[in-house]
Amino acid sequence: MTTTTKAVDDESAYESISKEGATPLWRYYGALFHPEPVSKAVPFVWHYAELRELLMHFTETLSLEEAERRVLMLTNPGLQEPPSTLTTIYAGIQAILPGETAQAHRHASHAFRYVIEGSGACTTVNGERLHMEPGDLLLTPGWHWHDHHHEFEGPMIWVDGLDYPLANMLEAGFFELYEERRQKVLVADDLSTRQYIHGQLRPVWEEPRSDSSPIGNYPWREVEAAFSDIGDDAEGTAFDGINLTYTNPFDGGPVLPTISCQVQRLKPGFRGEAHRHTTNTIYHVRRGQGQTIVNGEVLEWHEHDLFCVPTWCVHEHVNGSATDDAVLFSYDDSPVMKALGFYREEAVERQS
Ligand code: 1HN
Repeated sequence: MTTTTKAVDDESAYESISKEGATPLWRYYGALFHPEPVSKAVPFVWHYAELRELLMHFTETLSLEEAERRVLMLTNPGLQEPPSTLTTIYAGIQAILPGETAQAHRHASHAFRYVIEGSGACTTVNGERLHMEPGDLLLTPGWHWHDHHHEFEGPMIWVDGLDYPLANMLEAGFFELYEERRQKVLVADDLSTRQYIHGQLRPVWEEPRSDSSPIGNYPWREVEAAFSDIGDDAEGTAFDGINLTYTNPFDGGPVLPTISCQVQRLKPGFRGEAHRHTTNTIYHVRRGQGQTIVNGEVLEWHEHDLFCVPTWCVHEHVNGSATDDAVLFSYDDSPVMKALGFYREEAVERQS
């Protein structure tokens, strides 16, 4: 207690409260407790064709020695500084050329890569080289060493998904560079995928783990096979069509502690029901074109675009084609919301 003078009126009493390092709650109630969640982030679409051209420009002018990672961060207009895609999760697009190496490092943030185009690059994760093909989902769980290397032809481009906005908000961020540009290879290529991808047949010599999935790469061919086997014989959900979630083969849970990944097929002519949930979601259009209506705003998307739906926004998906499938890959922070008791969802009237 440093104040010696006694407050004589409200104004000086407020000043004294502030000097004492306190704040009167009655002046903040409305700011702290909203009737329902309101995100600083807004619904937004990032157009791949334009971004790809800009990224390609920097493949000519910026070396990976200079850049460390050649990435365009997808920045939400409501989250400019520091740049982020949504409040808890981030998306960027990264390009690497033949002969290049994105140097090995690790961070506390959980991350993944989702391959957009190209062939012949590898991401090495904790000593395991994982080959990358379009549509593949590669995991780099927190504190796993990872570097990217391209040995084939043409540019290789992928989506980086990370929870660094959340990790930084929690002030839980750690980062470390490996002592060499490329880490040592310790096991056979793609071993974790080959061991675990056949989910009903579990290798008994491996210790179960539940923090994150042991699978390094969820290959696109498995998704194709699943959609093909299901065919048109399932209704799917009214909101998301034939929606498949990527799981940890040990416990059926999300692939990362903070991020859940999905892939959904919207049949030709699909028009989804509207709903909302306390989940921040980023979508990548794997195939097709259509619209997602978010809080009344129409987001038009085409192949390889990315778009976001901030938490608690009403949204409904429409496949824009009567003859072709639309396929959306998406990821969200639902594991966090569920683990912390914040998860809610509700169906709402269609907006269109
Ligand atoms: C990161 O480590 C990578 O490893 C890509 O390729 C994007 C964005 C923010 C922070 C770390 C990578 C990233 C990142």
